[in-house]
Amino acid sequence: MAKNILIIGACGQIGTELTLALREKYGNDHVIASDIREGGESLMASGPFESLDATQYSAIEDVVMHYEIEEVYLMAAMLSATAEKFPMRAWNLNMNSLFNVLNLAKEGKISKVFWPSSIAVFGPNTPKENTPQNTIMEPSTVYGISKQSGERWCEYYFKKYGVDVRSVRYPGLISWKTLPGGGTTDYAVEIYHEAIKNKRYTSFLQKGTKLPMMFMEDAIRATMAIMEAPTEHLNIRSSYNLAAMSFAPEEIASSITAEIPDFIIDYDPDFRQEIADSWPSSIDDSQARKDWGWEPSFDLKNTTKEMLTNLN
Ligand code: AKB
Repeated sequence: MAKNILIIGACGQIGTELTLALREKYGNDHVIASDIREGGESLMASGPFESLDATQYSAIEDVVMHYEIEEVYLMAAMLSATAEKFPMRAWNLNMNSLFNVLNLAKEGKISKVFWPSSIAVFGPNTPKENTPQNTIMEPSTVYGISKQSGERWCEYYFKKYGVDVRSVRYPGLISWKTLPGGGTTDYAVEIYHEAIKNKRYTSFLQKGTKLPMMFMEDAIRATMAIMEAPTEHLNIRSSYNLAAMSFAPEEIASSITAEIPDFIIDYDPDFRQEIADSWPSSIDDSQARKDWGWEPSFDLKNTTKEMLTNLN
C-alpha cells in the first residue's frame, strides 16, 4: 500500500508545486495538503485538504493519526523580509512548527521529516563565493537565525533520538505557479510578472547584488531526491548546501531583454538590500552531488524561457 504524506504549508510557493508533484507520484488521495489558508484551484481540487495551524501540536497530531501519515514535509515559515518586521512571530512560527514535527517523529507517530533550510543561515562573515558546506555562519537576520537553530535541532534529533529528518538549504526560488511571499529573493519572480505586464521593473536590490537562485522544477526534484535517498548515503542531518545558478538583477534583466527587447530595469534598493548583502553570492553543493546525486537542470537562460512562456 502507498504511504500517506502530509504537507504543512501546502499553499505557499514551494508547497503548491511540491504537493502537485507528490500527488502525481504517490496518488492524489495519499498526499494531504494542509495550510492555515486555502490555496489555488489545482491544489484544492486535486486531493484532500486540511486547515491547519503549524504551531498547534495537537492539531497536527490529529491529522497525522486520522490519515495514518508516514512522512511530513514542513513548508510553513515566515521568510526573511517579513520576519525582520515581526521577529517574535517569525521565531514562534519557524521554531514551534519544527519542534511539533520533530516531536511527532521522536514519539514514533511519523517516520520521516523534510524541513527546508535556506542560504539565509549564512551571514556577513561567511565566505561569499562558492560558500562551503561547513563554514562560518553567523546569520544576521531573524529568519536566518531561526533556520540555523532549526538545523542544529534537526541534527540533534537525528543523533539523540534517531529521527529521520532531511533538509536542504534552498537558494532563492523562481516559479510561475504560485508567487513567493515576504522573501528577499522575491524580486527574481516579480521581475517576470512586471516584464510581461509593464515591460519595466524597479528592483528593490541594487545592481551587482549576486545571489544563488534555482528554478522551482529543480527545487522540487532535489526535495524528492533527498527524501528518497537511502539513509546510509546521507552524511549531513543539519542541511545540505544546494545550488543551480547565481546572478545579479542586471543579469536577469538582460536575459529578459533577449526575449522582450524593450524591457527596462531600474533600481530603488530598500531594507532588503542589507539582507541580500549578508548572504553568499554562490554556493558549493558538492556534498549533495556526492551523497545523493544532486544535479541541477535549469540555468538562467532556460529559466527565463520557462517563466515568460508560462506567464504569458
Ligand atoms: C528569502 O528570500 O527569504 C527566501 C530564502 C532565500 O530562503 N527565498
